[in-house]
Amino acid sequence: MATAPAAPKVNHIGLPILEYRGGKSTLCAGCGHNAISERIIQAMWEMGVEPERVMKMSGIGCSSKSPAYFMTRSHSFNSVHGRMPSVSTGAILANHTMTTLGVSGDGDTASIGMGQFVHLLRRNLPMIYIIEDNGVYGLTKGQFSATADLGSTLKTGVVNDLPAIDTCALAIQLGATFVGRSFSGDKRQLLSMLKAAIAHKGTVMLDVISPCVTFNDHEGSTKSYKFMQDNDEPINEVDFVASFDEIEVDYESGEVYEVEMMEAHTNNEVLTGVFYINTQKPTFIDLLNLVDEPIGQLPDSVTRPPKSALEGLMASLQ
Ligand SMILES: Cc1ncc(C[n+]2csc(CCOP(=O)(O)OP(=O)(O)O)c2C)c(N)n1
Ligand code: SF4
Ligand SMILES: [Mg+2]
Repeated sequence: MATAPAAPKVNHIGLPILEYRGGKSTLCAGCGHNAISERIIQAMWEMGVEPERVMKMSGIGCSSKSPAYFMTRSHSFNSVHGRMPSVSTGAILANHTMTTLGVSGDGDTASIGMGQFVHLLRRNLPMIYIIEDNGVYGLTKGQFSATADLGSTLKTGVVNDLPAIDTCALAIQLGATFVGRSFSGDKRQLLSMLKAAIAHKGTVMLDVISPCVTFNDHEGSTKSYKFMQDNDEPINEVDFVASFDEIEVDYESGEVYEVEMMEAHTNNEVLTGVFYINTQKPTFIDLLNLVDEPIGQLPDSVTRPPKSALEGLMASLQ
């Protein structure tokens, strides 16, 4: 007698991981961005986030295309280049009860999008902002981005003579409340950081080094797989235990050591891990004292004052 196929494993809201997958990736095979999408799928599934309660936001770039490759059941908005922060701000104000996940690139964030990015950080808007950082503009054929390290080279041998912008240092200085750096090739660290990010209330800024195999994976690049394998210095063992999970870890809790970010930079080390967490700072939603119900779902009878109220106001101004 034939046995029935085993039922797929489900998460605590009863969904198999298949329900968190997206379309087939059109990115290059081996692109770090694909590995990040896989970890996002895993983290959202393990955390039992309802796909329909997620807003996926992005700008323009290979990285910004990647929300199409995970969580098809979620809401999605692919904005203009560098404009994801303002579109996200509007969407979150309309419905702050959703989980918001922004995926950007180093070009999308640290060049054209810088003006918007810094204001997102200082508002502590409740969202996860991931920079898939490959040091180049992958989609437009590999020009240096503003996160490319001083002295690193393009495939053609051109040397970068400008210092890099450190998006993590910037995020801490400007007020993001969960800041970290990871590597697309470090599955365990990235998964733990993403799960912790999903649970955080406030702006999470994760800079994830994500090698571009087509334009920036050569000798002389500081964002290549080889460079990261040789120079990645995890500063803490990151793990995240959701409230509904049994606690089971294979290392001592609270393992942390102090590091000088600038010193690591001069030593050519790439520090990864969680750099900063603040769970006390009010979010932008708290500051605005928004009503609990999503503004975008309030009826006109609540959001539009009656004609008599306007007439009363006009009369008071006469
Ligand atoms: C207003 C505007 N300017 C320039 C471009 C061209 N452009 C498209 S993607 C991109 C950079 C993408 O780099 P990044 O954000 O690092 O993403 P990656 O492709 O490396 O993942 C640029 C300059 C554009 N699409 N729109
Ligand atoms: S060009 Fe680079 S960033 Fe774009 S998909 Fe290919 S490997 Fe990824
Ligand atoms: Mg890039």
